Amino acid sequence: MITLALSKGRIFDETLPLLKAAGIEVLEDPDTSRKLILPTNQPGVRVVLVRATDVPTYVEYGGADLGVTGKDTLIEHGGQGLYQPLDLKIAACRMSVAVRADFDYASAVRQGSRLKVATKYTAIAREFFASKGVHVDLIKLYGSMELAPLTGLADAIVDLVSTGNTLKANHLVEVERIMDISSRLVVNQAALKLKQAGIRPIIDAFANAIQKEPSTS
Ligand code: PRT
Ligand code: MG
Repeated sequence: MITLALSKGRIFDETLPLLKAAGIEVLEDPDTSRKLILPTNQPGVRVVLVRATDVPTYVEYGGADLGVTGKDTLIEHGGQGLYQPLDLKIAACRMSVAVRADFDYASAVRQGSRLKVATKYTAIAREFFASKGVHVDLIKLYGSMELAPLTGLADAIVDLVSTGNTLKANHLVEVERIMDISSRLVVNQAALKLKQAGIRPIIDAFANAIQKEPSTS
């Protein structure tokens, strides 16, 4: 049996076409089913639904053989023990720094003030500000980061941005782009060896189905 870990929502939705290219169809809709283990049309392949942040952990310890996870989540997890063969180019967004529209970020950074930064992504934020030589106090949050600068909890947030609508709705502005983010295929290294025959064709089919970069030439 090959077990694929996915999270509900954009990762599940955007992985479906890749699975289809591998001849795999999930037989139940996670939005209506309460099941956490979903069968597929292939008797030897099943999907398990886990929290997005738990996908790397499931794959690391062999609770799943492979999974799809955002680069953000992968960096925060550390990626230890995971084979990462493919950037799937799905669930694309960016990791950015945002502040209240009336906060003078450039001056705060220039004057070497200690910046209070709220984020779910402490590893990425710590590394980013350290590389700029900016002193930060990191405040770990698990959601609704946008609220932190509005309530005085923090001067800035580090969060994912895709359309920018959430920032706009909360009167925040993006002041720096830290990195582009997309989702990766991660594979348990022992499973890759032991279940080669089942896993390789899935990796190859995904590789062929990945959206090709628009040509620049
Ligand atoms: O939502 P839940 O708490 O269950 O878990 P999660 O947020 O970890 O999972 P999910 O499904 O929301 O995100 C899974 C992965 O999708 C992330 O790890 C990213 O790699 C990727 N992704 C792509 C995004 C976004 N785009 C995105 N826009 N994840 C989150 N967002 C959020 C962002 O945090 C912000 O609150 O959407 C809001 C901004 O969106 P815009 O369009 O208003 O800019
Ligand atoms: Mg979310």
